[in-house]
Amino acid sequence: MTKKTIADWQALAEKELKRPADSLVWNTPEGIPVKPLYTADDIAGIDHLDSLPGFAPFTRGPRATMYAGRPWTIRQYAGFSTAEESNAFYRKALAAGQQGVSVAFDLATHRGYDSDHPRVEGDVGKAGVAIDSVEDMKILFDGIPLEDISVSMTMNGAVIPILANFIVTGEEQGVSRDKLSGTIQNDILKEFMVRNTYIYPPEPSMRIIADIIEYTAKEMPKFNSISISGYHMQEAGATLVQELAFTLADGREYVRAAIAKGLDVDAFAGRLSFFFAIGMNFFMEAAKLRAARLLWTRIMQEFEPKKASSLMLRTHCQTSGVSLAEQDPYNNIVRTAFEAMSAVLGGTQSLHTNSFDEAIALPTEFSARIARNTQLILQHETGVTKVVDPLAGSYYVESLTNEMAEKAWALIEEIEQLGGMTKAVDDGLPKRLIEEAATRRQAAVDRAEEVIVGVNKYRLENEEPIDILQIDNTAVRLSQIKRIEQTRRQRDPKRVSETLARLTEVAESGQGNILEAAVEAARARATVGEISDAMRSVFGDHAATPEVVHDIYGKAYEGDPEMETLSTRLKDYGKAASKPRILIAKLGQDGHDRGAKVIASAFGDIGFDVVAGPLFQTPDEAADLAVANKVHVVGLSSLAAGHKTLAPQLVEALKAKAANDVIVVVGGVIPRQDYDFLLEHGVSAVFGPGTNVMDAARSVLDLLEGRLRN
Ligand code: SCD
Repeated sequence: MTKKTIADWQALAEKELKRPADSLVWNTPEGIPVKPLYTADDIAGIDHLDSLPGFAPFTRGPRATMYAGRPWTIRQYAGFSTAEESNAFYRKALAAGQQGVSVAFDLATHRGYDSDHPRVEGDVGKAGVAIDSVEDMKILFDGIPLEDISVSMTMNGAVIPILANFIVTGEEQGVSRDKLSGTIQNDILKEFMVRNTYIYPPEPSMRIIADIIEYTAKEMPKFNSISISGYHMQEAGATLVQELAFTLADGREYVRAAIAKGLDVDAFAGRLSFFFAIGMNFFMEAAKLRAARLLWTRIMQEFEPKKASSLMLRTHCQTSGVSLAEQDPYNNIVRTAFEAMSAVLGGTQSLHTNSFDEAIALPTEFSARIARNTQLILQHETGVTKVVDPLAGSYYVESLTNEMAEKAWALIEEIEQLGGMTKAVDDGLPKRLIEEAATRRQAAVDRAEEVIVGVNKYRLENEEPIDILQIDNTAVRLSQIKRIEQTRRQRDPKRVSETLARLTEVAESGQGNILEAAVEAARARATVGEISDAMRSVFGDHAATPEVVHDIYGKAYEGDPEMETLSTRLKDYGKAASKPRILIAKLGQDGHDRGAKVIASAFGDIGFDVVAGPLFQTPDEAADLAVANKVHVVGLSSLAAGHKTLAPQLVEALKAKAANDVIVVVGGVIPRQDYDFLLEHGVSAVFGPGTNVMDAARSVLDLLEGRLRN
């Protein structure tokens, strides 16, 4: 047989297709042209191909034996309203095969407020567990041996009081801090970019991180000081190249901050860890993890460490929340299983698999079991653990690994040109690029160029609502307040004020370690809010100005008759009344603003006058802003389950300011079970997950036109 060439293949392919083979090239959002065929030519000259697992640059995995020696940790992220309920959940999950604990805190805790603070009325116990002091944390870990089980805590804003509480909880369980194992997220740069649970401005926030790295390096050798996270970037709409580049650039910045504090690189680098999202682009996600390890080694070599472990990227992964759909929700089980497999083929150290109802609410026991079992089945039934890095040598995956690395490196260099990540974040470049990518993607989904089964294609005619977990936010708040009051009664007030004063002094003087001072305050039973305020008094609060990208959504719909009809209707409305003006509002501590940003951007392009409200408003503040800007509509975007408390309060606040004619609509993660409640409480329309933005704009315009007629 004569050896066939690529030209032979192309001729045959075109005969089959009856069109050029190039027409099969898939241009991904990363700007990577994926070809229908890869061959040995595509991997010729790639450097990393002959590396071995366990050795730099670790492309094939950080451990020599990987899962053949020890499988990844099944670490499900969870937190349910109270410490008692969360504790019961962790214990059951551990008994059923989960291997590590991962705590989700409520948003009040994230932002350093105690449960009795008036600004957090709608947030306490929603989206995670409320922790106000060591007393709560002791309940959270009751019966969970902290010397054996590693604990991850997703905390960034209020990282100091939470880590201090954890250390004291260990102490009081009889486990000294040098024996505590686990991870604290402690990654503030991505909070400024996408997740928004920051408290203080960037500079003191970076000091806090350096202090934590210093403290853990000296006192807690088994504890990972940071989880440098790209996950939330992908959730906010970043492409995989952006996620990879910005995360590694963040990591480099943290290393610099720790070194600037006088630490030796080898004293802390081995305990830096990472966290990535794994979405539906199966091979590209696996390639991303391989490229991440390769590039991290390259970055760390600049700091000339002596230990091999200082060059090693270890990571947790979570399947993508944003890839899940509310419609036909059992499809999410399938999506999650593929994503989990991709994370494993990419060589993750630890994994969270989402529950199928996670697009709508916190998981139920039923959905959580399926999510956990997805990993147990992968570990025990599929054989994927038996061989290290089984994708190695694949023409496609190796070529993708190389291409991801090159593209991400170019972006990392761009960040360097700007003066590093803190500067770039300040300048707003990463945030803007991510928001542009998010808006572009929304347009692609709305136009069904990107297919989501059950959402924009193969949609069910009738959807049966599934059972979801409902949380009685008021009951949780009241029980938390009771415990705070009890803690305050039982503690020594003098010791509390002295330790808090010392903490403020350490924050102010720049001398001493902030975490060390906070541990003293936590021992004295100072609360999360008090410890946060002791630093707030020196550092102040960070406030971001909302900015909205333009001409991305509109461009995708250029010349589209649907868009033209809508624009004409808007113009006609403008002539009859005034140009429709909408305030996009975010209330409470819910910082998830991808939806709000995309809506603000798309509505602007469609022809609305858009006022983008700031984050963290109270209903009263949002109503004031609505009145001051003379808006016709307030669109409340809610992703953290506070809508049943906050939307009615917004309606009442508008009434109290004689703005009854302002239409209130609510969009975001709203379970169908809550629609009637909202409509009965003055909301005019509800737009749940998966809503097509053009449809939402049309409905808002219908409501406005209806008002005009009446
Ligand atoms: C591992 N080990 C091996 C081995 N593999 N030993 C021998 N042979 C092998 N093949 C050893 C390791 O060296 C280590 O010991 C121990 O086993 C544990 O392995 P590990 O790989 O370190 O795993 P783990 O302890 O699970 O740590 C994984 C990370 C850690 C390093 C990634 O940082 C982590 O657990 N991260 C989780 C973060 C998380 O859950 N975040 C949730 C975020 P030594 O330690 O002694 O070396 C959720 C979130 O933000 C959601 C969204 C939102 O809220 O907005």
